[in-house]
Amino acid sequence: MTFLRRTVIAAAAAVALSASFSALAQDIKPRLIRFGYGLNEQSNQGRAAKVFADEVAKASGGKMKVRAIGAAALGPDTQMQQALIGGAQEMMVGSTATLVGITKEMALWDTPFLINNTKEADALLDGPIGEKIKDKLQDKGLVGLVYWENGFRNLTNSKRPVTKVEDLDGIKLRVMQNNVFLSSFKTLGANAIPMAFSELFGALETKTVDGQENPYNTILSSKFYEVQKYLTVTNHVYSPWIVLVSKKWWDQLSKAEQKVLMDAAKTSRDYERKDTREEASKAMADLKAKGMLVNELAPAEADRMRNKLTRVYAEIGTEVGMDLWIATQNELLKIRGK
Ligand code: TF8
Repeated sequence: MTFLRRTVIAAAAAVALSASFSALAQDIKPRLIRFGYGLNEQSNQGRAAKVFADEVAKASGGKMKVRAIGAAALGPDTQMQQALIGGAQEMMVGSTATLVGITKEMALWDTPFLINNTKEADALLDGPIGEKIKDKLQDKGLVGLVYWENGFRNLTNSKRPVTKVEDLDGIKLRVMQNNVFLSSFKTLGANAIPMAFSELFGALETKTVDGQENPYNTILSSKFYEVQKYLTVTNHVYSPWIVLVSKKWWDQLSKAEQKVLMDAAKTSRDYERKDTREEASKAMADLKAKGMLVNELAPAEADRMRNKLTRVYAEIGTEVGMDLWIATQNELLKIRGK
């Protein structure tokens, strides 16, 4: 090849390359994204927020900057949701349970003993049912990108080991700000008190409440073992987290920018679920080593709880709509048959 010919080819290639770069460059503008979350930086939530931030930076050539802000420094979940709806904050990750006041179908995820294992969780959340519920947020000013795993919730308290439902009698139990949780734990005999997560450690420390329920990971990362003696493995509900975007802001983004966020959200989801599961599998031993007394709820006792909750199941069905309720049961049968 002649020198001239080589130069021409190289120049043509450079032009083509810079054309595609500048197309991308035009479509991706410098953006600052405030991404709020409730747990601390050392938690599974904090680690995955960092992965999300890194992915967005990488895919946008550093133009889109995610500032991950943990420990509810931008406010508890419900406050951040309102900031997103109003367009004052771009993104957050938090509990689906605190969204029920905005999108009632989210109450489906609060159904006690709905999901038995993580395989069912992933299939249901990433499948048509999960998508459908996520899409309902759009009318309310929010865009749901992906579900992360909060996890199977377990009970802790500072009063006594809970081995049967009667042991919950009179225990002041913090629950999330959500009617299904309130109603479930009242029905089980606890004195259920709704409270934002950001208030919880202080409330446990001062004995304003005796107990709470959260996955192992959170009991560990939020150091609840310092103020809670008893842990009962109940696995009473599988809680998702959901990554949310302000719709007001999302609608101003180019397709390329939206794709950067969606792709990064999916990468963060896959990382987060794996990380959370690894941590959860070791957490019981860690919590015992920190001095917690752990007991597992006997299957017969779990059945007794479930029976007591019949009325709550009916309430959830009404809340989310019978069509969705039945479609979910059918989807679960399908998942379990696989
Ligand atoms: C709870 C939730 C919390 C989440 C978190 C702050 O008990 O399980 O982990 O809301 O995003 O409030």
